Amino acid sequence: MTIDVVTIFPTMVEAVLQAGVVGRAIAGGTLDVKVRDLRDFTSDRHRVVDDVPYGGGPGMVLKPEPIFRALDAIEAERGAPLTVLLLSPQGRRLTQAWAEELSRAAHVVLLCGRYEGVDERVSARVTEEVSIGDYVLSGGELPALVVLDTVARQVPGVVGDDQSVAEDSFSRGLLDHPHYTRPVEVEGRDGTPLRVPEVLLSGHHAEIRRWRKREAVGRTLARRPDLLAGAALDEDERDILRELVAERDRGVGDGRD
Ligand code: 4FV
Repeated sequence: MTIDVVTIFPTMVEAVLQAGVVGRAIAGGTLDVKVRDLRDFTSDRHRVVDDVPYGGGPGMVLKPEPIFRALDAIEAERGAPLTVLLLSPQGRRLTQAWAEELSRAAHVVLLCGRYEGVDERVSARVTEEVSIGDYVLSGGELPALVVLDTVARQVPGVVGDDQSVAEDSFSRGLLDHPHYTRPVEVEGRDGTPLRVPEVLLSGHHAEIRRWRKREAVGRTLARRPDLLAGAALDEDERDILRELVAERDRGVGDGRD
């Protein structure tokens, strides 16, 4: 897979791409990522990438021609087909499942808007618009890095232990179970000892697995019940969900019991 990021702030994007598993994967050649400065595809000596909006109104709009030239250059270098993703609040909401799908594309291009957005005629060259959430950012760079990070994690070899990717929350539609590490006990604010749950110290792997499943299903039921309909639960998890729903309906744990 190759990833190209088109932006007017290349150094901002490059800085983030130095870090962590993605940075190591790029340095190690597992991931081929290039950051393209949109200004390199302008034709005037002032390297202008934006202009005033037709019809008036506040702000500026990114011009279409530099973006078209950038896509032509990337296609010439990378080959077709390009999966061109425009980051925008008007886009389809990014999900883990979609990120897994995108990780199977040959060539992904992440187009970062700025100002009020990009000229609408760019959409003729866009495969899909992507939104990371219902809020307005000052640019598409942070969303592009979010997409890049979650897609890159699906590429074999990027995350050292593929197991941890498989167990990523959302990959099966459930929230993650709690995690603990040493020390076994720490002092809370008011001096109360905060201990790691005994089951995790027991060495009983079957019990630990069951406890983690119960925690994951319980959290999902409590915090994101909307996810349960689409979650790929195994037999155990379905049993646990039935138990927890019955307990909830009996008022267990909320003082009604
Ligand atoms: C955004 C989002 C986002 C809108 C105008 C960039 C900004 C500015 N992109 N998910 N939410 N983009 O807010 O993807 O050009």
